[in-house]
Amino acid sequence: MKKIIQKIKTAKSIGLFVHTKPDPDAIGSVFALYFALKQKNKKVDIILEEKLPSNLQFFEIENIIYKLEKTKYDLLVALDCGSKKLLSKYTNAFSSFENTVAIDHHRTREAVAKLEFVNAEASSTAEILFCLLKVLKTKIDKQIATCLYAGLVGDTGRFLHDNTTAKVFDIASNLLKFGSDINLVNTKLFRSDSTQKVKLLKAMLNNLEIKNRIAISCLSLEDYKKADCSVSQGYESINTLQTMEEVDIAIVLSEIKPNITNASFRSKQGFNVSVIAQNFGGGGHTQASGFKEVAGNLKDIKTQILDFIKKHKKEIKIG
Ligand SMILES: [Mn+2]
Repeated sequence: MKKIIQKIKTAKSIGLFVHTKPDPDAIGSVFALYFALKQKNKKVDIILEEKLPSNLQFFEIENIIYKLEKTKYDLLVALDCGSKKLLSKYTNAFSSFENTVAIDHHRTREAVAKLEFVNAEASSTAEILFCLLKVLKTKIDKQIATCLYAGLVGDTGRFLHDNTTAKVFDIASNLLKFGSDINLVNTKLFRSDSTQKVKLLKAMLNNLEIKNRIAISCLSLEDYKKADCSVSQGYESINTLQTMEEVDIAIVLSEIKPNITNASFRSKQGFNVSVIAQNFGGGGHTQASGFKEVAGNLKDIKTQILDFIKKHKKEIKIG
């Protein structure tokens, strides 16, 4: 941590990066660090791959740019980024820069920067930054508190996931004292769904079948067309399916082209759905996984998955 503090203190001009398709932790963290460095009168740019969706624009920020001019900076910092390739179009430029720092909490990761501060015990990058900003003697103002709070809420799933520690609540409590706008965070993150997404959820529930503690719903090209929704916009709706008491595993299949199917899996604690995804060439986490572009129509893939589950009950059920 000391070396990183020194790097940040001595740099005059800093470029900030996050992983591709950033989540609330990545954006909350990068915004918080941006405001903190501005306080120290540094020149700071946030360098993004593409424009942010409005639900992640917690505040108006002047210096968001979409290309990297290496000569502008003394230091480049990557936040919440567990692998080089997640820097997407900036991977090569970042890797070849001599003065780079990564701040991250991912458990499985590869080195991204020359100097790394990784704490896999931390719930979120926002949690690490809260401690770092204290050492930097940053004044945690309303904006910084709000951004860090968004990161905390995002990566703990509103304090539901098992990374929700006493420290998380302690930091959240502190952020509230510093004026975190929790209403803004809640509205942006949880009350900003598009009508399309809700329409797709309607189709998902219409097509839902529940059997043997498995909830499965198939979405056709027609369903997506009617909802005016893309697969990437709609996939989070699967979380709704595992809120039911009588469901251990939730599955959503999406027809993305005729006879080409994507799948998302979610499970309750004690069930490993990554085994299923891996069997079809996909992957992911124990409780959230998926696969993409497998040849076969919805009906065939559904049968194959249910057969696989039947035959591999022991591997899927943990303990
Ligand atoms: Mn994170």
